[in-house]
Amino acid sequence: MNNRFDRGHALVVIDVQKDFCPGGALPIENGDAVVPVLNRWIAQAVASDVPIYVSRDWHPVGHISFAESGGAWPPHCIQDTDGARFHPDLGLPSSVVKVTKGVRFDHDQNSAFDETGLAMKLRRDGITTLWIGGLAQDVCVLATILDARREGFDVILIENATRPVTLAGGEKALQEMLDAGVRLTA
Ligand code: VGL
Ligand code: ZN
Repeated sequence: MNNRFDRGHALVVIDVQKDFCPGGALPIENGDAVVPVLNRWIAQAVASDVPIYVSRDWHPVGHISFAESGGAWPPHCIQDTDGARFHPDLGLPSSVVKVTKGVRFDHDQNSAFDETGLAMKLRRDGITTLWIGGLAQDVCVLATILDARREGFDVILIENATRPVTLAGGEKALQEMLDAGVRLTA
């Protein structure tokens, strides 16, 4: 599918943060490869007057998802640390809407829709269709996309703008997305 931004469309960028890129606390192989791809989509969105929503994983110290607290992950994206910053080369215009998640003490929020109010915000902004990329394909991108479909949004995954934690996880995630009615673009 070609890039056909239209009225009611939005670009959604998930968790492109330093800790998820090589050298970070929870590095995803070639995680930083999504940056130049997304920068082209961001530039197109700006040129087409398509709004951009950007999520960030933003954990308190000792978060429930960290191994030290019985969770699955090494500490990462701790609030106000360097690793929690967006990748420095990500070309975000000042007009982006930021969605902060992973802040809750009682559960992790892999999905950008999980108790963030994002679905309401998108509806208020007149959005029906989401073009989505970011990190990681088999964790937060997957959870966000499945919630987006449950919330009734049309979803297009930008395939070369995402990378998985594991290859097998990425393939499984892609199948789950397709089963949920997600469309794909290069
Ligand atoms: C993520 C693992 C832990 C993600 C967040 O953004 O995909 N993965 N926290
Ligand atoms: Zn996290």
